[in-house]
Amino acid sequence: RELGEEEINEFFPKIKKSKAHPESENGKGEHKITENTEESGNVLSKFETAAVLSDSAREKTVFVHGKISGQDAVVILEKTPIQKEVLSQIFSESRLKLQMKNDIYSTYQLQAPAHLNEIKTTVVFPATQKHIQKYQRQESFLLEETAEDYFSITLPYIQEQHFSVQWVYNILEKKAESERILFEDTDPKTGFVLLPDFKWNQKQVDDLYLIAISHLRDIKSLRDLTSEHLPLLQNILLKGQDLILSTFGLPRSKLRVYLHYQPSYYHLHVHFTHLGFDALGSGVERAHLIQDVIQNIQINPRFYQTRTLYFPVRADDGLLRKYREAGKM
Ligand code: GTA
Repeated sequence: RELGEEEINEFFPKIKKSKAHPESENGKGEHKITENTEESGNVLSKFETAAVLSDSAREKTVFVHGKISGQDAVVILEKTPIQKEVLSQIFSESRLKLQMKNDIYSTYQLQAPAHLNEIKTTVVFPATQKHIQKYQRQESFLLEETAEDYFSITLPYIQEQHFSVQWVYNILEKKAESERILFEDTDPKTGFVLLPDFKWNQKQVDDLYLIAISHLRDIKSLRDLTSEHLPLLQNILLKGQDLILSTFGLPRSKLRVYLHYQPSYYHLHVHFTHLGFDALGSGVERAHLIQDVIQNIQINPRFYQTRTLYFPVRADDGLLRKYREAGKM
């Protein structure tokens, strides 16, 4: 259900406009970091943990399901990379507790000052059952989707079962995250908005993650793309690369620019990630490089309406059930 304004204010007190300020001129371009200056209150003080949906020691993340005032919520906690710029502060301002010492080897528990010890936190509230499923660790299966399967099984399913794209419209209409927008081309056909993905904390470019969201609202996914959309895709690629070079100092040879199939949100968007960063969802079973997409459409304008596409689905995904019912698995 939609939250009323009062409830939103209770749990998410108004966040003041973020302050964008240029950061270190390190010869790599101006690294623009947006930082919110306002304390948002502890929306999690009322969080009652129900279950850990998944966790990863390697990624240093935990996905937790719980309730806030009786309603479902998902909280994602993620330890963030250590920034090189704060190393000297970590060394000089922390408390060090010896754990063991053996010959030339020793290990310590280092307690860094609070401001150097953040945990990036994402809250989905109120969360739907679909969100809870999405973040639960699950076995995956690769689906083979012919063009016919797309129209007879996948399309009807995604028309009836999909995550809301309200957050996308909020960005396009400047109702949310407007201060985070790095670039906008307002052309209704080829225009888009480029901003940090919410998975990126914008503290270091090593794990840069931006998304470009098209102003056109009728493209659900790769399957809808035809030669008519080439100017849009080329515009996103070229202007996105230019902006990232001038703002973050990363040349296009350091970028992985791709679309997901299937996406979670059926409104055309393009992922821009640092090539050196193993972003979740950048594997070959799900990520389609935009340069390949452009070439495929140039060769065959109806490439994505006619080809068989492969993608992973999770064990509890309703789409997998539909494919099984149709005898396709
Ligand atoms: N700026 O409100 C938003 C917002 N939302 C709701 C989603 N995104 C947003 N960005 C902004 N503001 O990259 C971003 C997502 C994603 C893109 C949608 O939009 O971060 P997609 O449609 O192809 O869907 O892309 P995708 O990639 O499956 O979605 P998502 O959420 O990234 O999930 C993939 C996996 O990443 C999850 O199963 C989970 O394991 C992991 N993950 C998701 N969120 C986080 C997180 N906050 N921290 C760590 N891991 C996460």
